[in-house]
Amino acid sequence: MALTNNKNVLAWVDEMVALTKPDKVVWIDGSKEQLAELRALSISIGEMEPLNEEKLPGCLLHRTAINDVARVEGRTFICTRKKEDAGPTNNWEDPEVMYAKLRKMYDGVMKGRTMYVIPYCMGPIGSKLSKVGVEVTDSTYVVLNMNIMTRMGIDAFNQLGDESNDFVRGLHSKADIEEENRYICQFPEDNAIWSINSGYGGNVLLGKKCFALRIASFQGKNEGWMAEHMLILGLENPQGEVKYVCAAFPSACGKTNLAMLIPPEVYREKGYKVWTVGDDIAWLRIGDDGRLWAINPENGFFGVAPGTNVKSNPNALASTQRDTIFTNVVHNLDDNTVWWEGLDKNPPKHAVNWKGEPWDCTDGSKGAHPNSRFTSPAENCPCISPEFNNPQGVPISAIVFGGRRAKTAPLVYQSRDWNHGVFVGSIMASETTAAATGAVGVVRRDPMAMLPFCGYHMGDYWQHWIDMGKRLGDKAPKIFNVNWFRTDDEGHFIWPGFGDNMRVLEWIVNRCEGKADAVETPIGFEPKPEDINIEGLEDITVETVRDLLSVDKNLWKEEAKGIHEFYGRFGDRLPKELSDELSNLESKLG
Ligand code: OXD
Ligand code: MN
Repeated sequence: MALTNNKNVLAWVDEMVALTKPDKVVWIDGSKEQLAELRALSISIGEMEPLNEEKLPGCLLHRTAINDVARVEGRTFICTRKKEDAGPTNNWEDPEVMYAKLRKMYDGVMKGRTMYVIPYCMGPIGSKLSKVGVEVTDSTYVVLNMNIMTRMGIDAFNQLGDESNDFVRGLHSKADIEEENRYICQFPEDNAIWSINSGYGGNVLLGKKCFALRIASFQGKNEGWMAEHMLILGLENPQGEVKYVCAAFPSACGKTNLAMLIPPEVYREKGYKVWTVGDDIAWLRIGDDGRLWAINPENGFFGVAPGTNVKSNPNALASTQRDTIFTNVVHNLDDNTVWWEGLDKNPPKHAVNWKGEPWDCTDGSKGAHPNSRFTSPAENCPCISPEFNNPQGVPISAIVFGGRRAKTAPLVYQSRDWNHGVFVGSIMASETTAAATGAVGVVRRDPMAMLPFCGYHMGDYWQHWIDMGKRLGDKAPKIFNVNWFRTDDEGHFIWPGFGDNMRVLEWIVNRCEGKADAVETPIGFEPKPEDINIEGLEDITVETVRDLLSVDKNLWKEEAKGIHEFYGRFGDRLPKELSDELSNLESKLG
């Protein structure tokens, strides 16, 4: 039975039913009873395996098809009426052409299957910053994951109301999981997402990357807010004051670890603490007080399992100990639990790998897929912020960008002002492989970590950042850049990273409060080496910090050339403010 009187929703669901022709339609209300039935069904059809109820209560294991283990950027499209509106960093197709092509593929695709209609809310229920989506899907894996990642069920329809047409329409079908017919299509001008032939997280949990970043970034530009690929954390000082920071990093830079950071002992003893508001996505709006406020639109974590362990991220690991869905990890048959590379040094002897094959841990093959995942409720996280469900969100003091650079970027620097900060975000980059010799790897530019997620022209996106800065004026958060990955001449990381990144966060927050000094360099403001607290660190001296902060003008001159080349792709949609920042950098480098 339909769970809403909203005619826009009803008409759209009717249209999707007529297209895909399911045998049955089930509206997801989010009740415990319905979820229990769906779990049982998902287990009975072999989509999920139940795990050890004592050791991992409420947890399930899922394996995707072998050809379907990650997001597929090459098959992800932004379908805007005008090609130039998608910009040079997105795949584009004309919406009419794409709809026509996909309609053929969706026609009758759910015959013999059930369609689940999932209402969900991105952001806290009752928040003005939240937005509603409806996803129809033929996958119980999707329903059970959406239940963790979003506020799913009847509350979402209540949030939408009976009249509103402001909901994102998501159509998903596993179809036959054919790689060559896999499409992840965003239609930002129609508030629509069509995904077919995949059963993997990022391609099918449409509330996440497809809505909360690609569609939402486009909405944000039109409605005057921002959807960003950023963690949100709160840093509490011994006086109990909490300052909030957003941070964007390309993948493989330790974003989830930073979001759930545990401060070093010397800080913990004094009473410092880090609270997690979000680990992946931030929606940012200007509040009535003129400051920038953030919510995490998600309700759970879709984290990478390999490498997660009691040392690297005890909070993430703790989050996975109940009501979690594991995808493509090792199944330990001895006690019906899970394992992945980097969990501990005791791989199970009697086990099944991510492909579902018997796995011998001594044969050198990986048991878990490198992109295997856990889907865990945020409320499981021991350091989840008390503000996590606050409909107002949290006020942001600092925005941090980062990347993986062996030599160029210093440990930390602050932009001179907002526009310079937008420049710093726009030139974000990571080196693909940090060669053991310390040689500089191949630079991949990933502006604001949004390269695969910006739902419109990247030049217009930068302009939107600049416009937001004008509106924020002197209430704008301060913008910083960090690099935890500088290496010595042998290619070893110099900075210890992990919990010790707190030492850098402290300087950042102190700068926002006007409590720390800085020195000016050609690329921005840097700490005085003695202002980074190294108390309790064994191998780091003030001299090491001085080295970590050094700015090599020749490397930056090379960098400026790379930026010119990159900026060239954006033609006349590159904001003049950014080309001016580049000229300014070049003149400061001499
Ligand atoms: C993610 C990603 O899965 O950014 O969060 O790829
Ligand atoms: Mn991400």
